[in-house]
Amino acid sequence: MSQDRQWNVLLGATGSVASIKLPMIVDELNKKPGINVKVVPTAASYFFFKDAKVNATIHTDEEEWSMWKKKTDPVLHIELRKWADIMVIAPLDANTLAKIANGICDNLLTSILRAWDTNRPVLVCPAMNTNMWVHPFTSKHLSVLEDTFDFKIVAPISKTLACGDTGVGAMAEPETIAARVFELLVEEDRVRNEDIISPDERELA
Ligand code: PCO
Repeated sequence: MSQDRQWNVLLGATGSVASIKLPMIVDELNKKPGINVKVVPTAASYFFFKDAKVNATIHTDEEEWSMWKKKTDPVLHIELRKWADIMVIAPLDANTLAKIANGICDNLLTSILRAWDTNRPVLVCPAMNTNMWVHPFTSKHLSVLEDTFDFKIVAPISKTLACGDTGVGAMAEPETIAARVFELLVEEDRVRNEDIISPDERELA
């Protein structure tokens, strides 16, 4: 792998209280070589970290509207979709999970995903109350993402949640998420290089 290899990571975040950890996920990603991060929070997610220092550019729904004045202007969800090598949604709450499993696109984040190049990887990191996690809708929606779109999932972990309940539903740790993102990007490059090298060349390599 070239030392100069750069990857663009679009980090979406949705309205789980685990959004308080968004700045830490950005910092963990920034520690990896060659990773550039942009953040796309939903309005509900941004509420949880709007006063925190985030070491990445943040793109909000408002910007999607304010940057568009006339027909030939760039459209933010399309520009970001072109920019990204991978989309990561951490945390993914029950609401956005249900929306994306059904193709709904009513904000910047879900519009990017609806316009997604399905050859590029998507990693989702669910976070929600345990009762929501074990609800049948969750596995139904996650299997749509996994089986139909080959999205990768970092499963939630068990700990004391924001409401005081203890159980599965907490977002995986920022280090775990960043490690999985890096692993997926490297793996993606390996598979693409295999596609480029012909079987004859591969025998010689
Ligand atoms: C609501 N939802 C949650 C979200 C998942 N929780 C977590 C962790 C945090 C503390 O480490 C809140 C980040 O517990 O990811 O709690 C429950 S009622």
